Amino acid sequence: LVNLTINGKSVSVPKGTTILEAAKNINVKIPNLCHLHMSDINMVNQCASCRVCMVSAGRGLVPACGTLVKENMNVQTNTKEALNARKNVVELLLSDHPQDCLACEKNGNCELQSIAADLGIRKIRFKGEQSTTPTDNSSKSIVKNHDKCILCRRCETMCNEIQTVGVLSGINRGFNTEVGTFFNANLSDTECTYCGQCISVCPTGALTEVNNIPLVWDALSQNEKTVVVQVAPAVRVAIGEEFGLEPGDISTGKMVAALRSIGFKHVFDTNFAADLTILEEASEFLHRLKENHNLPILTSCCPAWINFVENNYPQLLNLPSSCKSPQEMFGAIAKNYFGPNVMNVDPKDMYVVSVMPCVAKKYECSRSELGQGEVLDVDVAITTRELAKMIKESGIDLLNLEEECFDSPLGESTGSADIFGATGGVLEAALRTAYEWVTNKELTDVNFTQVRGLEGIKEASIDVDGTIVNVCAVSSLGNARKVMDDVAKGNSKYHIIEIMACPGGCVAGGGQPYHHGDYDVVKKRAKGLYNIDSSKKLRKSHENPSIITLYDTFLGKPYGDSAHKYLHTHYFD
Ligand code: HC0
Ligand code: SF4
Repeated sequence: LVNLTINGKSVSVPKGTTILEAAKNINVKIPNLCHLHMSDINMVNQCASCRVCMVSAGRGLVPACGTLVKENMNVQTNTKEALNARKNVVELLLSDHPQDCLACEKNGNCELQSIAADLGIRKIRFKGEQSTTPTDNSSKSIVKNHDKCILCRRCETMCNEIQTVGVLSGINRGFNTEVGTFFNANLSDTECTYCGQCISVCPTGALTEVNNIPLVWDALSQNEKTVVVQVAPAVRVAIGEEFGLEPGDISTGKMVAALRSIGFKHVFDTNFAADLTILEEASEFLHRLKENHNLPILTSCCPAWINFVENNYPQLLNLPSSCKSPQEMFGAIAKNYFGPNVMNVDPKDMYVVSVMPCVAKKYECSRSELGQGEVLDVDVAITTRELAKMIKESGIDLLNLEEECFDSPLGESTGSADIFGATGGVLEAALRTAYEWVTNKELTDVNFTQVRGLEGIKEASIDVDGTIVNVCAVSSLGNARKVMDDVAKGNSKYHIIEIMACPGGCVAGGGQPYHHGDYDVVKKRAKGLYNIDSSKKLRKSHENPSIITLYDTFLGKPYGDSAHKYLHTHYFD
């Protein structure tokens, strides 16, 4: 151990610890900006580029995040020199930063803004040159605005080390340095998966989602359109954070009331389609298992993962399930069943809005194969954050709304659907149904706890009436790459693999309220989903009465002809 003092307090920490970490151990907070350590997902961004964490140690000032502790070191975090250095550094960061905070997408959530506020900066003395790099609006999902980049490199670490996509890296030199793409291509011309994890860690407004709020208001104002909305599982345990609730608090009823008050004609649940996905996916799995063909089956509901597999494993596109994602299945059923058969509305006069924890869902709903001819299944996707903005914009007092229920019939769901939003949840839901279908016995304990939790690769062997089924749940694209490399080499023992691009699953999606690097937030959201599941009477997708009716009256058999027409898709290399 190394012994030192920080602000006069003694602390002993292992060799190799930084001053910043040692200070954290004794609850001394040192302001910092570029540094980001998320131990739950093994991400450390330690480039020491911003110099906000300057402290006095020994003979001078050092950056706390990049300086290792030494025996007998005397660290003072709040000397006049350290405070001045910090202020100077932030003023320099602001000198070439567009000072349009009031109109910034990140207003209220920006870490640069809050550090400037904490340091009491009232005047920016330096006027620096401004960047002229144009904003990249090329994709359906992500806006990259270099003007607001402070070169902290968090996005780069996320994209390269955690996701192993490798789209972002430092290019050019000096003032012209930027976090760019290969040949500075537009994001839409790269292999970006639109996972949005770079947005989740960006401290400023340099990376944000494409704002689709105006499209939704526009649709709501058109009388000739029947505008319906669906809400993804992970949204209900996170949206409350934007209104002061704790992560994981369940806001389903108030959120439904808010959506009605915003003006949606029907407020439905993506959960309904998650149950539907399980019936299709479990059927497809049992079919493949019987024929011992195209195994392992890979889940296909995460659109960033689908982009990743299409780009990186074109030789394995026979493995992802052909099931559309729940967002898309919902749209297909809303437009082709609910519209014409229940409401007497033509599919082209329906407008389906999705509220998703994800920015890749914006891209997914624009894929031309996900629809019937010209009529796409889903018209537009907004994120959890965007819905919160719409609620605030409308002056709705979310916390004081009376709770309301989803509309019927596309609003009913079982506990299996709720857990889709956490890594391992889709797999667990599929196992509940597949087990009962194969064995014809009741599954008395529906909790497959082996596949729960934040671990990036979780596996289990399940005894299904004498047949051992090896399953695996993966989150983050870096972990997906590890597992898929084995599959590609023929070394995988698994029969089913669930893959979600965001570390932790949709609860940590790129469109969720910012967690600012605190993964306890993500754990609480997941816990909220498991609480909803365990409080429901029906916890297996095949028991959902509205799904049973949907097959009886419209779809016929799971994995049958109509199901293929509306609920299945194909992939592109
Ligand atoms: Fe997910 Fe989904 S669970 S991907 O994580 O499958 O976004 O929440 O909506 O579609 O249901 C996201 C979350 C969904 C879909 C569902 C799946
Ligand atoms: Fe990389 Fe994902 Fe960001 Fe694309 S969205 S640049 S893949 S982190």
